[in-house]
Amino acid sequence: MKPDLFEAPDYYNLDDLLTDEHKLVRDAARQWVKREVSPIIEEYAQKAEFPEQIIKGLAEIGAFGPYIPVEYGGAGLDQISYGLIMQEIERGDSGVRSTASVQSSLVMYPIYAYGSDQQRQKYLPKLATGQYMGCFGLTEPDFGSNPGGMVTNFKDQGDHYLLNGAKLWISNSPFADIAVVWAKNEEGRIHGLIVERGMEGFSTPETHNKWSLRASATGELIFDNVKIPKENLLPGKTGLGAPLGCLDSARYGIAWGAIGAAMDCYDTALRYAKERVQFGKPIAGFQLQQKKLAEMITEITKAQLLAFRLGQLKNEGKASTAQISMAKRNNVDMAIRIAREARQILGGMGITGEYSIMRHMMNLESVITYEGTHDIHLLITGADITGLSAFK
Ligand code: TGC
Ligand code: FAD
Repeated sequence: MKPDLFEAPDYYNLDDLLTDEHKLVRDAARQWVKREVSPIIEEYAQKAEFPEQIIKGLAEIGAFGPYIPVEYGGAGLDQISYGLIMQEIERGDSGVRSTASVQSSLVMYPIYAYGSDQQRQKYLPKLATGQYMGCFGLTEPDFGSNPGGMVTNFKDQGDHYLLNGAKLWISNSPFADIAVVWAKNEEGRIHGLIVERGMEGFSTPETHNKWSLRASATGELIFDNVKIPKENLLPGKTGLGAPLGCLDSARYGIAWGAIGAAMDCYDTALRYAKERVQFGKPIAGFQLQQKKLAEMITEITKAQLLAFRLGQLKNEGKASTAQISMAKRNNVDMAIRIAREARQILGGMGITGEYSIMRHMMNLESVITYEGTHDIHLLITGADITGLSAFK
């Protein structure tokens, strides 16, 4: 793979809106990605393996629980810093960002927001340092876009719960130490449970043959009469709104992360177009290539402004689910389109692992599907603006 020469586009001087802390956090993540992710990621994606050696570094740049308070081991940063960290990590690879998103927003967040103080003390500091890795089990084989239909269930056995069922497409599952699992009780009410590796009847087989997110480990969660101690039930919130609340946080991070993937594709394509000579001049001088590049930087700039404003709303506690949904949908769609166009600018070289573009493009096929598909997010906006739900 080529050396990482990335230079971040900032066409509308967004840096002027960032605080010194934002820039410090962002630049530390950027340097870390250049040093630790870029040199190895192509090899790990090719061999379909998660590079476990980067876990410690992810923790050190604050990628595990950026906005979780310091008293629980988090970095205590604001939402814009969280977004910037996700942007920089996904600039390296969406699969690495997935690991950080899941750990922060889908494992640490529910334990912080819905957990008992004992659960917070027990798990959060270890999750923040990467000593424990976590995963989030919502999707099932027959319930993806419609998680409310889930059949995974638990029964009260007096001194413990008995958990049965299966979850599919779970990021981090093959190596996770704990899983935050959503299951129905005997009354059909959804609760969150913390399941620990080693509990009898709990297994996490890996899902192979992915053409996307190859440097991220994905797997199943199988529960065959797993005895769950009662203190592992998250007491703070029940119902489908509990897992959906976690998705708000993760989707927000993805809205920023996708910008990182798009910036990398644009930067690579711009550099290549200025260097590659055909018909006696750099291809960047041809009008059709300039149109592609001009549209790319325009769309990146619009996505940056959307994410920044959403970050302000998040900081004020005012960002709605529908606003977050729109940013996730728009920014991932923007990134995947840019990846496809950028790939073409590189001609044949664009399909090789010498450059990051094809890997980003393939990764983004997962990102546009998980955390709610593109179409589900259109329907969330549709329901919000019409007051009529297409799901009912
Ligand atoms: P609906 O009737 O709309 O809502 C059910 C209840 O939940 C409440 N609610 C929320 N509460 C808190 N936060 C939110 N964001 C909420 N959204 C909804 C709602 O008020 C209601 O409460 P109540 O008291 O009235 O019961 O539910 P629905 O069944 O119609 O479904 C809505 C739909 C389709 C939008 C939703 O289920 C959905 O978003 N589906 C997509 C599924 C999804 O995104 N799955 C993601 C799995 S995790 C993942 O992909 C991780 S990948 C991570 C990585 O690797 O980076
Ligand atoms: P389906 O729900 O079967 O949808 C198939 C198609 O039908 C889609 O195009 C969808 O948009 C469309 N569709 C569905 N309903 C409607 C409707 N009402 N109107 C119009 N169109 C509709 N889940 C987790 O819980 N934890 C994880 O860590 C996790 N990680 C993942 C990692 C990867 C790599 C992938 C690919 C997925 C992951 N997921 C995870 C699951 C992901 O959230 C689901 O794949 C996603 O929600 C879609 O569900 P599905 O794949 O079952 O598709």
